[in-house]
Amino acid sequence: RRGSAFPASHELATGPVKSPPVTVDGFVQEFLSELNYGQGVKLSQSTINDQYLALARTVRSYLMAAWLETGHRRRKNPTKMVAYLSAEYLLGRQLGNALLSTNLISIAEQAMHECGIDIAELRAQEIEPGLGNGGLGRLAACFVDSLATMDVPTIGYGIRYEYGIFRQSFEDGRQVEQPDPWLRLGSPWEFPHPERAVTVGFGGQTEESADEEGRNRCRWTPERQVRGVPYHYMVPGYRNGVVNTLRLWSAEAHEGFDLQVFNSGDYARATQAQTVAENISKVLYPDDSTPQGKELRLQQQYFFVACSLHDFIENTLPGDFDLQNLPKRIIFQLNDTHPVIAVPELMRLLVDEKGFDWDEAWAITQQCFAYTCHTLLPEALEVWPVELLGRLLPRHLEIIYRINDDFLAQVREAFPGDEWRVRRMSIIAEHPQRSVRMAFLATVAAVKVNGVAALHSQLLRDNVLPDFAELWPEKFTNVTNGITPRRFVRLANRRLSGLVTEALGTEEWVTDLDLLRGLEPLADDAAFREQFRQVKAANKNRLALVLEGRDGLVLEQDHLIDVMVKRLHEYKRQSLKLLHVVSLYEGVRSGRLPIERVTPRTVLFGAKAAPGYHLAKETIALINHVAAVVNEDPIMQGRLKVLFPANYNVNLAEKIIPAADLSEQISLAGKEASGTGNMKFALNGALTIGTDDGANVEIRQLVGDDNFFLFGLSEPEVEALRKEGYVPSSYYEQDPVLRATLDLIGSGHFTNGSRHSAAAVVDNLLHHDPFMALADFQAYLAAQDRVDEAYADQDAWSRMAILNVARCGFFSSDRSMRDYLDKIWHA
Ligand code: NBG
Repeated sequence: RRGSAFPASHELATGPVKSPPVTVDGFVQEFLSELNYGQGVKLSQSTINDQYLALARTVRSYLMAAWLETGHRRRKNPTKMVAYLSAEYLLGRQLGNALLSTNLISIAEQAMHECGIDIAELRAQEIEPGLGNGGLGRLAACFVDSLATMDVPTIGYGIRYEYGIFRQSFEDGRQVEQPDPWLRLGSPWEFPHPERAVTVGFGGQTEESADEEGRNRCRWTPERQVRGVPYHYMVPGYRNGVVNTLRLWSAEAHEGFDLQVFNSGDYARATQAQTVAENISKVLYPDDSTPQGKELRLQQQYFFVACSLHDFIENTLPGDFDLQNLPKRIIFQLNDTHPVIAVPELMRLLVDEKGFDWDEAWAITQQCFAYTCHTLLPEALEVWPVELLGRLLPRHLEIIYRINDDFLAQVREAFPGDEWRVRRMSIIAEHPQRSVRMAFLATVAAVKVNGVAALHSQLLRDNVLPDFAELWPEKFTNVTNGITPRRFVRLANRRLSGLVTEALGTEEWVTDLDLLRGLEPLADDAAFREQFRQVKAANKNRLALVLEGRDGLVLEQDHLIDVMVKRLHEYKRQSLKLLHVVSLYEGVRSGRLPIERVTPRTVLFGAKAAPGYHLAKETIALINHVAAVVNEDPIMQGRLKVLFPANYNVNLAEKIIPAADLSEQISLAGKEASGTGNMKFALNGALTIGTDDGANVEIRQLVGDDNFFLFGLSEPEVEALRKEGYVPSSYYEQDPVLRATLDLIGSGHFTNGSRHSAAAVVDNLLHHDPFMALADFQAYLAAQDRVDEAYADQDAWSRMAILNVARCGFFSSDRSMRDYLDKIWHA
């Protein structure tokens, strides 16, 4: 029963009013009530997990009223919504963010104190949902945070992986992966809705038959079906009474298990279908930016977009909705190519199930999607073999062929006689095997195509999709990425936040980051600089405690903290950072560099490598081997340390970034689409040493050349060098420092005399070096010398750091969302 059948007076409970401000005592009572009647334990018998769950549920209940209210308001006054389709959401821990958005941090702290509980211990109990790999997934999490804070009607759709990104540990310095059972102790932040389950088909055949009106209709009879169960997560806006929804899909067997077979004793076969179905949302693919041509991955992609489209059309829109008007009510934002199979799925729904003519359906579909590309690496643009796609989704393949036929006719009309162009632009590639180019399909269907930083969007137009940009120049646009100031400043850096609020006389900057500009004059205020340094020192102290407790590592708090945290990838050039470290060590050993000239420095790495990425894993091992030797060698007098805590994740990022002095953003120019770590560091008062790549370009423009350590080849220079013929060994031959550095690694000095284990990295640099680390080595070392010089004058350094904070308000994801709204969504 729904709606008017119920008495209006009983719409909402009148019990304790679930909106702050509350009293500490009131909060204590609610907490105890959750503990006693929710968990079924008395305080004295409760475990930390009981306490964590009770606290989470107490805080959650304050968001519940806002969630109900937001849903109600949106249904009453339906407007165009944003559906963010993303295979990844790297959310980070929820409790802190929920406390922040409800303004309950200090009340909860006091309440726990009264109960004799250390709230920090409860926070530490939470396992973060690691449902993403890196920048792309974390970006999605920042975006939904901003959309809630800006009260934009949004649904985030994705996959509820049972196991998130793998847990990394080191054995003899080498990466070992373990599964991430993040749900093992229960998650208080999710709400399953099995009654809203959706059925998704795979495989089978298609056939044509005439409908009642005699028109030819296609019928797809799938071979097997899977149930998608939605789990809802709250996405709270910052203290604005708005809570949006993240709807993540979990796969289940359509028909349980086979009881007859089970009773006959063949348990494995009885549950086989169940296992196959559940595998779809079992685990996140641990690849960062290189797709794996894996059947299961395509299943995951289709599974979640089919569930999401069905959910939106059948459950979110009113029953009598005229789908002709669909574009007025929704824009599906495609986060990279992972959800692009949604395009033929919408066509299938409209044509096969809703009876639209092809042309009508295409006109609708073409207004409902927008596509964001997040890469420049050609190998990262997904393609699916026609054989695979046709076997798994036969009807979708037919639809893609027809979309392609119509599209290529359009190309022929625009460029008569240019068959080369037609071949280049076809959604179907013929070599090395017939396959579907998902980026092309997305571009053909989308209202807009955007890159994620100014340089990236330009390269996307010029190099990745030039034919499309020529055909439809107005389709292409840029939206520079951003990060949420709630999690990455206000929550992660309470001390800096306090200082900023005090200085500006307002906390409005949390939702209006441009206000940070007001800090600029304070860069020249000696007292403020001193306070700023104290904040950094306290953050280093906190990080030291975290690293000691978590990894048994000792952080030298008076060192320059030099940080490179991001996925391990050749193009990001962790190996270049390592060459810098070894060059310092080698310099001291060989007497070239007097030890007093080495700035006391700790180089902090954090990085996971895709499990199948051999070179990346060798690089991790080498970093650990170098760390072991350099950290212990008395010749360095403790002036150079290398720390590599395992299992870098969002939670650790929140501790590392506020403690950093120097941010390493050293990818080869033209390879990093944007980067978002770079923004987080700058906003937390670290200076950047970086190449002219991705969003570094915009950071430098905003903070000014004097407050940024730029080095290295520019993108056009990279291209010119490649054309000319890049010979990495020539740098080795010409630069004695580089030679000594590589020779020391190659000699087996760090690898127990074994030349073998360092060889993978060294040989690759000397003989291939596709990302030109050796070409940038000298410039990088020179830039590090400038860093040392600048750091020697602490006052000047603080000034630069404050200006970084003051001038980076542009990188709020609130601004990114405004750009999407203005340029793309018009929601
Ligand atoms: C990544 C890019 C980053 C970028 C994030 C978010 C993929 C495919 N791309 O440079 O490598 O910051 O996306 O846009 O993960």
